[in-house]
Amino acid sequence: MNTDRAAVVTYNEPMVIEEITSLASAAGYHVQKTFFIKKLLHGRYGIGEGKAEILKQMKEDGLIDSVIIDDKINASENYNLSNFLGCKVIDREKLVLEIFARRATSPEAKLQVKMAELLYELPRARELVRRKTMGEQPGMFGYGSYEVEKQYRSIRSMINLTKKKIEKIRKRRELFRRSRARTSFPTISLAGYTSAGKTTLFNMLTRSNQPVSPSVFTTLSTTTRRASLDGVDALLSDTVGFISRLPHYMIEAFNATLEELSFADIVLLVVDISDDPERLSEKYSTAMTSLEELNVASDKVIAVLNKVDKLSEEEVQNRLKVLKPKLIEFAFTSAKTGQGLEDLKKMIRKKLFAHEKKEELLTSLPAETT
Ligand SMILES: Nc1nc2c(ncn2[C@@H]2O[C@H](COP(=O)(O)OP(=O)(O)O)[C@@H](O)[C@H]2O)c(=O)[nH]1
Ligand SMILES: [Mg+2]
Repeated sequence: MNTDRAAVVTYNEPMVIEEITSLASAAGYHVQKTFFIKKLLHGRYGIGEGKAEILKQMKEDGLIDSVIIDDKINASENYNLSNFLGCKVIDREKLVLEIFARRATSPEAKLQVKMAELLYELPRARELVRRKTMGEQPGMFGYGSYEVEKQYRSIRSMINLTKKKIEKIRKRRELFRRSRARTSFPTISLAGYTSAGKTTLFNMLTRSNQPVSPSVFTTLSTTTRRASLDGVDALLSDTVGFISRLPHYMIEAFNATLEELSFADIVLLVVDISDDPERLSEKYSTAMTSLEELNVASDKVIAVLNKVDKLSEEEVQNRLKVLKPKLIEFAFTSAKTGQGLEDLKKMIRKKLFAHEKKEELLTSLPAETT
């Protein structure tokens, strides 16, 4: 079934809307319409019956195939709404899991995503069992007691099995990491929060370059293309990026899908500079901390202050004042207009060259001094 045309139900705040729209498109959905709610209405559908009726009409008119709820709804609400509308309904966590699943290609990342999916399903299965044993009307959720029990137990045993597989694969990881470090091209990865402009920048920097054949670099876990940057050939990777409000049980999956950042020669931390200064500063710090946790040395990072086209010169300077104490190396860009991209390429080239020199120096040192 085609599920890519979606209606989104979210909160009426520009940053929130932009984020969920970017997340939805990262998962492959085309957002047809956005509805706003003030809060969830827990009970039958998680959203009001009026909204549910409108969505049902859209579905019947053939305008949408899926509904994305930008919050956490429970298993029975999800089931009821999906049943009422006659289409797929997913919440924000499920949407993020779908993005991870699309991006994870290394065996470990795939297992970690599988684990996160199971951990998402477990409490939901438990909830259905509880409702059944509380004697809710037969026919509700469409399953019998026996089936929900069985489903719950099967998720639990899958969790144990996946855990074992992950432990096994981890032991092989060191080996894998060493082989990755040997590619002949320098590698550059894009990091940053959802909707900062990573994919737009990726497309601008790799325009007219062919995708890298997956058979050549079988362990690549994200969209990677070759790019010529100021005369230097490099492999550029777009990544899932940072996602705000990530639930704890997804952290391992998130780290696994972003693991390649740790073997990149350069990480471009893309920042939406049009965020309000306070939020900007906070997001920047959180992003730098996350990079540190992913073993990315700060001297490999260039902060790409993107979307300058949205601000006046004065606004740019104000934001720079806020960020300056934390910035190591940075460039202003507009991935939309192309402004600043040539300077960014030059900066990347210089950094790659400096990086190379440092490596040479280290490997040429006499053994006793190291
Ligand atoms: N005005 C402006 N919009 C941008 C710029 N870069 C990206 N965008 C827009 O910001 C939104 C999110 O961009 P996207 O590349 O999907 O962000 P990602 O989630 O980081 O990959 C899209 O609507 C882009 O068109 C920019 O430099 N200027
Ligand atoms: Mg993107």
